Amino acid sequence: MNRKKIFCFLLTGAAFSACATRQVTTEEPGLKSVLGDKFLVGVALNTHQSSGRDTAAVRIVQRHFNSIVAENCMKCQVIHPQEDRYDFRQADEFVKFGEENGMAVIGHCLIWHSQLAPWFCVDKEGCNVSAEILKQRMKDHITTIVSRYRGRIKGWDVVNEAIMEDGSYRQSKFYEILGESFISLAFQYAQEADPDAELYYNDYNMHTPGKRRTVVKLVNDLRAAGLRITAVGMQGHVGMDYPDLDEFEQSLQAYAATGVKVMITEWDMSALPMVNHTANVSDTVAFRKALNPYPEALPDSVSDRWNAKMTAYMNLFIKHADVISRVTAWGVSDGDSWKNDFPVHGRTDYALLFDRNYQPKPFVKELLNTKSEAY
Ligand code: 9MR
Repeated sequence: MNRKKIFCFLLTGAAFSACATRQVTTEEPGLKSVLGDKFLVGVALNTHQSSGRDTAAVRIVQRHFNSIVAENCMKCQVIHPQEDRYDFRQADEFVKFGEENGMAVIGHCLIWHSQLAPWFCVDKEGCNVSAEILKQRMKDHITTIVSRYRGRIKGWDVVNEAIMEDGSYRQSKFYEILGESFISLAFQYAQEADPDAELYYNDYNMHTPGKRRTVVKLVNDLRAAGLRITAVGMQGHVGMDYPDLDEFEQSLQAYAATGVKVMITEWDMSALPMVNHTANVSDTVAFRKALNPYPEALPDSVSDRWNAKMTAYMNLFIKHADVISRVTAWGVSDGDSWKNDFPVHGRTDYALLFDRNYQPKPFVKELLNTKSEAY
């Protein structure tokens, strides 16, 4: 089967059932051999996986993915819990895992309002520190972490989630104290610490026109100021009916038109009723039984819709493979997914590429079978 035929085959996205029962054996190709000529195929690792303890997940990661990102272990709270104390244990293990497996290792994330160590933006009395002090703290934080992994980390999410859907800046402590300049400063410090690392701006709801407008302006402004930004990360925490795929594509094209690459950095799709449209971890909603309709298993009809929509996204990524440099799933298997606890704690969601038994979802099998037929 030639490339064009493979693409058409994927586009139909219909005949899942024919292949749904076929077991994938170790001789069959992984996702990275199906998609690796188009973009990096990544996955977020938790510490059970990067330490090797979750052996079933590790086997999936080794077979299917050629890039990893730290789901939590490089966040400020974990890696820099106190001003004078860094804790690199988990991050070191994560980077080593990637190196030993020959993977592109991605650092997540340097400056983010969330999971920020409590000391970072305030003094001992809890009052905001001055602009000068915050700049110095950001510089120390970024320089220490980025230089430690210089040459070993392919790219960094330098700033995460700084812009709101309406295009305004998030009222974070960083913004309160430094205004928009905290973003360019973060890119400057990261660039100085590792001149060869790729540098990214990463956010959710990147399809929204307001956010799109401001992110495009941000990229242009950074570049006009002589700073390096390699790619824009569209996180891709999506639902079956949200967002509109056309809007998602328009944003993808708008970011690419600035001249940087686009990455799908945190891809997952909830199969549950959507109660809000954010990925901001503090926007939670109380549990109700009606919000957890499939505690045992996903009904076939919902599973079919979920797989068809994931295929539609994958086809979009393949269509724009010339500008997309990485597609990363936010977790290995459904049991690992943050979506089980967000925005409603204690639900059973089905958001990832592999199910709770570590089996590939039908749309993944379809991709793998396409490759088997091609060779
Ligand atoms: O998946 C992550 C979850 O395990 C953490 O509890 C949470 C808070 O640190 O962060 C989740 O990952 C977030 C990512 O770092 C940034 N974009 C939104 C992701 C989902 O909240």
